[in-house]
Amino acid sequence: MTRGPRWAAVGTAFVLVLAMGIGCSAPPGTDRALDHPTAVPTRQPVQTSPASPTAGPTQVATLVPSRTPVPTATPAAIPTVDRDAVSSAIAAGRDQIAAAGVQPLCLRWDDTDGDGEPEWLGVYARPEGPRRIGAFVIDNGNWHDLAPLQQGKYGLGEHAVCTIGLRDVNLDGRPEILIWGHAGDSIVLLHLFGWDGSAYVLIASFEGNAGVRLEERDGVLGEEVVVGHRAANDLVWEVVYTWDGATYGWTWDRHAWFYLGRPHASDTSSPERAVISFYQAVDERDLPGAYRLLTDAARSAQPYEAWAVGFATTVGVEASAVRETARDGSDSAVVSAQVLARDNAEGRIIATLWDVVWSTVRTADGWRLDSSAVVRLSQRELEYYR
Ligand SMILES: [Ca+2]
Ligand SMILES: [Ca+2]
Ligand SMILES: [Ca+2]
Repeated sequence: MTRGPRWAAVGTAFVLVLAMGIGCSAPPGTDRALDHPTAVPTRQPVQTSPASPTAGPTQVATLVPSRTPVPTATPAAIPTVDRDAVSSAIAAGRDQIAAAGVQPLCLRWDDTDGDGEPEWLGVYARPEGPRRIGAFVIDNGNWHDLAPLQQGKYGLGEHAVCTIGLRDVNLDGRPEILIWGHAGDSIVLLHLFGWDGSAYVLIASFEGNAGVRLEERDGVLGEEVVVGHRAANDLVWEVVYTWDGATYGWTWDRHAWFYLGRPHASDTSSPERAVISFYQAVDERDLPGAYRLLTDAARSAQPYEAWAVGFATTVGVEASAVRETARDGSDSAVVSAQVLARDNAEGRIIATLWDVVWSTVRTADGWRLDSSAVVRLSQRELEYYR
């Protein structure tokens, strides 16, 4: 919102400078007028010199029509695709692919190395060996294999499907090639390749049996990679990887539901699961459901209405590193976690990281949360959040 007015102000200033420039560069013989700015009307006689381009605005207006006959408006030829070049590139690519003996599942004609010229990017089902897909780039007749890690169990993927992308994922100014793969029943793979000046190198690879996706998660421009792993019952354990300038590092983990269908059953079969379920409920604004996971003692100490006020501005929470750290007998346990809470503070999204320690108690209905001790670790605004 601030950019609009600011740019508008710059534009106005520019116009003013131009106007002042015209007024100051008065023609010879008008020094007197400059000495007496209030005498500007006396400049009128200068109009007797119609050739002067620095005269008053009325003369500028007269100059403009005189320019119209100049055939500068002749439409310039719009740059068009060089059909011959494209045809020969297609033919050359086709020959190259045929010579390699592969049947592409898909092909993309795009600039994969950032040099402004397009290359062929393709994915194919490898004709021999175990069922695998392969990927390549053909640049000026040169074939580049996009090779996964040798020790990878599934390579780029088992199934003959093609999902590719090309964009600057890590915002380092160079494009990445994204190759998505699938294996087994639900395994998803993502490989990122980039041109390093002499070869296409594997920048990072990810594998999860409950999805791999890109998500703007930390409020800093540049998407993170979120890898999902099946956890017990209906939960997915998600690990968030963030680009640090050189590689993708593990920066966070959290839980999510595996199924979208609702309602979700809160798993309170262990102290850890009760805490996870509590924050899952808060995250989806099921505050009554979260409140029900507190012990009777905790609830009697704070009525629902008073308790819920504490979440009035909460737009989401994520619990990470949920661990049972102590067990007292069989009916009480201590669970620690790091909780990231996002709050809407008058339109700004503020993320606060808390270190939380819960005392939990086993009841006839499962584990319940009794009391907590919290320490605020950090707080910052998420400029890019959705
Ligand atoms: Ca290129
Ligand atoms: Ca990049
Ligand atoms: Ca980000």
